[in-house]
Amino acid sequence: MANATRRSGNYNPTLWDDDFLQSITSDYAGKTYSQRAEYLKEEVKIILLEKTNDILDQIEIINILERLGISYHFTEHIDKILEDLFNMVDEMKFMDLNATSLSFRLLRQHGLLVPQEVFVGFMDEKAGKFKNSFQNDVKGLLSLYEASYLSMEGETIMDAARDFAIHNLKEIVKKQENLDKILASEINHTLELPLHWRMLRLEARWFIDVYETMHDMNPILLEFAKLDFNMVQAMYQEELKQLSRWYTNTTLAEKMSFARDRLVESFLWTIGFTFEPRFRYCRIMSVKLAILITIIDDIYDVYGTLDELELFTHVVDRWDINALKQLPDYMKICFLALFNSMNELAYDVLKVQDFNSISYLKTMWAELCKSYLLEAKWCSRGHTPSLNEFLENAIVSISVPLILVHTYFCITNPIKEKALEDLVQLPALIRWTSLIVRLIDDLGTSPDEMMKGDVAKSVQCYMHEKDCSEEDARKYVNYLVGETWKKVNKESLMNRVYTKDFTRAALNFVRISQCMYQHGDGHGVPRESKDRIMSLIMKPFPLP
Ligand code: 0FV
Ligand code: MN
Ligand code: MN
Ligand code: MN
Ligand code: MN
Repeated sequence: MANATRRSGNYNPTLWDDDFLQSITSDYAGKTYSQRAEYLKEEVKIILLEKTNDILDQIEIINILERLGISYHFTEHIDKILEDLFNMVDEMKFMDLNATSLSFRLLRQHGLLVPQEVFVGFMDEKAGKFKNSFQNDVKGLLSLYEASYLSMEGETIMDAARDFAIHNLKEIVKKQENLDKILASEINHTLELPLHWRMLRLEARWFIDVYETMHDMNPILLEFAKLDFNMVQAMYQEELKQLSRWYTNTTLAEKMSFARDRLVESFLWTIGFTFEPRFRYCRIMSVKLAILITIIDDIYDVYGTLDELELFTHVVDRWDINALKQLPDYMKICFLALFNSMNELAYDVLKVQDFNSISYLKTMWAELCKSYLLEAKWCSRGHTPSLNEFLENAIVSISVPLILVHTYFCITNPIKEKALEDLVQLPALIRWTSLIVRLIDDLGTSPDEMMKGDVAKSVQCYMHEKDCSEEDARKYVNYLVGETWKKVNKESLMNRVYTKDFTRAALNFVRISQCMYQHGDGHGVPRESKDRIMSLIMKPFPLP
């Protein structure tokens, strides 16, 4: 095949080579600090369970623990407290705006469906609006704002809550020159992106610094949060070293020099959707998956010829190692890497659970490649589909359905055939999370993609369909993101087919994509993610 027919992505090289990654060391690796950590953990438990009697004070502490990124140590206790609170939901209308809002958000975030009507008491019944007497209640407004992002479609009280909170918070920042500095930075931070949409680890990193400056800060909580963060970070570093050795060994980066070389950015994705230490296996396997997806996406988007892409799609669909010889060399190595990685996961699952996952993984890969191929065909014909036509395919080509089925195998024991049969059919939870990730990816990456001659994405399809400006199209896509979150919330509250871990991973996937594309293309453009990678993976909190 003549080189002239090929395009290149012209991607920037990685910022993180193997030599650098292998040289990272942390004082927090191993057991040096585990005794101190155990001691602090017990102290925190005492604060939560014994020193705090009032349930509303307990709720405040749970909120702090979650925001500091340490609540995962106390899940059982927290679930118990929230269930107690849920049983007294009728009393919520006697609480103040902050307590009601905070309780509402925490209950819903934990899968307990408290009704929006708990806010009726704060409204003028006739006008359907929140009472003006709350317009200067900064703490209440902040909590109400965060709570409003837990809403489901059709919940008009929650829509009114959000409008009211946003409007008044903006007024407060604008008007009050003597506004407390911490409060002002909290308001600006959350108006940019609400808590419910934020990547957990990065938010913890941010909040630990904020918490340290609060006048009622508890030093035990603070020390445990910093120490735990550092210890978890040291684990990440070990995982990254292991992955970098694997990656170097595959020679994929060398051989696929036309494609994005994004090991550490892929690792950032996986911290995003499964950050807890116990998900180590999932992180390792998902990084391998994300690297393969990134390279294969680049093959379809920029490098491969249409004939080669047809062939590759066919070979993946047949999952036939004997068909390897038909492929061009660069595709051989790619298919075999893919084949080996999926077999590795399938072997692990079979070993432990006596369950054969290959047919599911294969199906998801085949679907992904078919959706890539369709986009490549549209692109070569210069076809711009309607937004709906585009999205029906693009919720598959964003690769979230594949990644989530893969995640299911990595984190679920026992695997339930019924849940799995449901998952591969693109059920609502997956459909809506995929849609948001797609829309957000398009907002962040399509400016560059258009310059590289890629297929029209959501923004361009909408512009074409409605004959509107790019600005209007982006506004509409952002609106769709907000509306789709309501559907995701509903699924996470109502659907009991999946485990809590799985549902959480799906929501976290949306959160990490919102983080990745918040200021541009954090996956494709290395400098976009550099600071986040430094603060999450490389730099510990200084401790005395
Ligand atoms: C998307 O890239 C992206 F981030 C990829 C392929 C990496 C793995 C995917 C996830 C972890 C979501 P790009 O914007 O080029 O994807 P499209 O589909 O727009 O070509
Ligand atoms: Mn692409
Ligand atoms: Mn693509
Ligand atoms: Mn094109
Ligand atoms: Mn994209």
